[in-house]
Amino acid sequence: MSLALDVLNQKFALDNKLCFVDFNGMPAVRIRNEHAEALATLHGGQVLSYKPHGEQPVLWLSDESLFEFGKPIRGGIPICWPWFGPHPDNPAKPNHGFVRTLDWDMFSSGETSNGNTTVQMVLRSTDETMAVWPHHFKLSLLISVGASLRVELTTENTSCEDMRCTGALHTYFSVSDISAVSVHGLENGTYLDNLENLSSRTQDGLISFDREVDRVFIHTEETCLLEDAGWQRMISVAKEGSRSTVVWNPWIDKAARMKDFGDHEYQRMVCIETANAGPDAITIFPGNTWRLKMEVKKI
Ligand code: TA6
Repeated sequence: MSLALDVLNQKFALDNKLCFVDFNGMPAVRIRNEHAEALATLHGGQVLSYKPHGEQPVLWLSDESLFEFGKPIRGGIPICWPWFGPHPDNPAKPNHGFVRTLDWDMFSSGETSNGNTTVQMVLRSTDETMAVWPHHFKLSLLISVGASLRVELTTENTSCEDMRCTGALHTYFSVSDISAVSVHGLENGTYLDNLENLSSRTQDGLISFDREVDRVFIHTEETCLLEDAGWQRMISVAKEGSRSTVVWNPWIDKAARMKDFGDHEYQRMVCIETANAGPDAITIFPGNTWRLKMEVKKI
């Protein structure tokens, strides 16, 4: 259970750069430094917003999002772990794993030499998680807010057996209008089309959007560029420890089916997800760790 706001502030607040606030009934860490402002909840260990000063928001958060303990928050950077998408064997288990609906604990806050403000959160296996997924683990999440946004998810296998998992930093980007957007970096890449029973396809040119797109690009370590002609900006999405990149926009029909997603909000967002999915599942040996890293920056 996360600590009360006053205790969190006593232990981790940093002058006028980092403090804990109530955000829709949830404890959230708010960061404001010389570079940018950001918000993240202990619920799910989820970055909700990141906005460099003088710029448009980089991340998108649904106006219809639920802020209920035990339910995922729609937007920002949900952490999908220890499986991406439906559970491989049991569809009754939650989509995208279970850590995005659990309360994470604060571990530390700090500042880097180049003026970034950092937060570390942790989540450890419990009897409840063991009942859903029978492996002992420790997750550590580092969020570094500055001229770029860096998010690093470290998985430690604290069990005595091999740990095989998939996962993603399921990043929702804010855009001027989906019709003005294209994604660079995945040209000629192989993807599994989630709209065609994960059939294997090859990406022809840049990714643009005039319908639902749900593509799991595999065996790629490429940096992607999100080009937004409406806001005249290019956002780079660099990664380490990730062999898959997922690109998603729900478009009209799927957006209308999601109660935590406004019917017209598909026009203002796109997901570029730093992942290990499908054939890019990873195996972590006992006592070892795996780092999934993403850095987002306006270039
Ligand atoms: O990343 C794309 C995707 O797998 C889509 O298929 C869609 O389901 C999306 O994730 C959101 O999933 P969620 O469980 O958060 O509604």
